[in-house]
Amino acid sequence: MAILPIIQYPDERLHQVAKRVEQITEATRLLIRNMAETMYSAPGVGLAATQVNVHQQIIIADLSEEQNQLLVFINPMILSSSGESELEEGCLSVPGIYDKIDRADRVTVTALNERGAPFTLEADGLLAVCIQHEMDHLLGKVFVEYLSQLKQTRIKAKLKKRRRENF
Ligand code: K1U
Ligand code: ZN
Repeated sequence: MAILPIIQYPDERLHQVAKRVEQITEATRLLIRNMAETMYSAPGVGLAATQVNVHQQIIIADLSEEQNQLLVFINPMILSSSGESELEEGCLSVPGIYDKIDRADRVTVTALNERGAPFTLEADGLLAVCIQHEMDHLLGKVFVEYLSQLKQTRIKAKLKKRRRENF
């Protein structure tokens, strides 16, 4: 397995729209294993293929303490959503930046698992927010883009300064 490099905001590749996965192969399963290792080592609770520069509709999530309840969603679609949530979000592509985002509190999502079997999941709370956050990545949207222009400008400046100081 391998830890994959995570694209850092504001890289343009984060704005690429992911394509549907037409065939789930061994290469797809290897990518998913590598995405999981990358997410666990970060550590994070979710990851979209977009963030590792693979523009296919694949997301993963694991909210368990023990990192042993991996959820894999291939070609995910939200069938319904309800309620309101305003949870603080973070993103492995925007390290050290956290902010509250308005989202649905409950979603019903349908997808394929890594063996190609369709399933439907009802999620609420942090898992529902995480699924919406990861599905946004597949559409080329990063959570900070929900914030005001002023906040986005400040975040870009902060990240630029931090990168200048680290290199
Ligand atoms: O970069 C990502 O898309 C992953 C992101 C998922 C997420 C977290 C919170 C709300 C919405 C989406 C993260 O995992 S950020 C890191 C994080 O939240 C975390 C890290 C370690 C333990 C617990 C949480
Ligand atoms: Zn993210």
